[in-house]
Amino acid sequence: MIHIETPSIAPSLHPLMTRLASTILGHWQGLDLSPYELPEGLGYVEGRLEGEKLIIENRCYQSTHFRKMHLELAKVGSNLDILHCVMFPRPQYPLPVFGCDLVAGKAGVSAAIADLSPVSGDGRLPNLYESALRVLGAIDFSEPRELPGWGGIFSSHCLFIRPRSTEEEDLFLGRVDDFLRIHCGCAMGSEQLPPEGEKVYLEGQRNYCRQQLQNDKTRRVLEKAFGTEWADRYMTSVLFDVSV
Ligand code: 18B
Repeated sequence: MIHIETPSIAPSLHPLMTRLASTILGHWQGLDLSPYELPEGLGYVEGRLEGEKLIIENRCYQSTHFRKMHLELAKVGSNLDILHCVMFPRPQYPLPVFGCDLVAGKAGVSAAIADLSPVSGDGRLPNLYESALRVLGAIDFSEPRELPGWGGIFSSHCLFIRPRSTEEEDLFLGRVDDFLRIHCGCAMGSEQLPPEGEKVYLEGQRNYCRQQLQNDKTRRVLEKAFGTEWADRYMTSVLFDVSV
């Protein structure tokens, strides 16, 4: 059994990120993990962004049901903290993609995003997920944010907010915890698809990655610190790697 080590930069991030990282890794610790090797030299990276040091620390695993489970923590000087997480299922299983992004600046968390995104071709989540999510009910956050044009990949359960208080941070964290509990539970009971089905889910993951690669806000941060070529390689090989 693999014991996941707490990322070393976790304690220095915004408290919501420290807690969210611990929640995510706690759920992963309950799965049958094996290591997932990231491309050479990309596990821990240091660069410079506008004179500030940029540190990226990655944790990456696979399991029976997940092709790649990736948690990334990044810190740009004392200005910008980022938590990025994606769980890509193996396309043999009819499972959605869990994704989460948290961005915090000096003024606090500006963006908190989490979703279980369908990659089933018809835009629908499996019935088991729908019924479990329906029970949770909607949460009224005071500052919902509008998804960008490429955001059509997200489900109707997607959270995209700016939390305005520690109560709202707790609600967000609680809901991500719910998503992960549902996701890991449903995944463990999931049965393999026949080959035609697998093709559909693989294409769904390709589409998910193609859309995420259009996020210019992510690209800009990486380009400024590491240059255009490096940013492109990182985005297509580490963050969203189902080649298009
Ligand atoms: N992302 N995010 O992961 N992104 O990776 N992120 C931002 O307050 C990084 C994912 C998503 O409004 C912002 O506006 C960097 C996943 C959406 O146009 C910054 C990395 C999801 C938006 C970054 C990173 C996801 C967004 C602007 C690599 C969802 C809003 C913050 C470590 C599952 C886009 C702000 C928009 C925003 C940066 C979503 C700075 C560098 C998995 C929808």
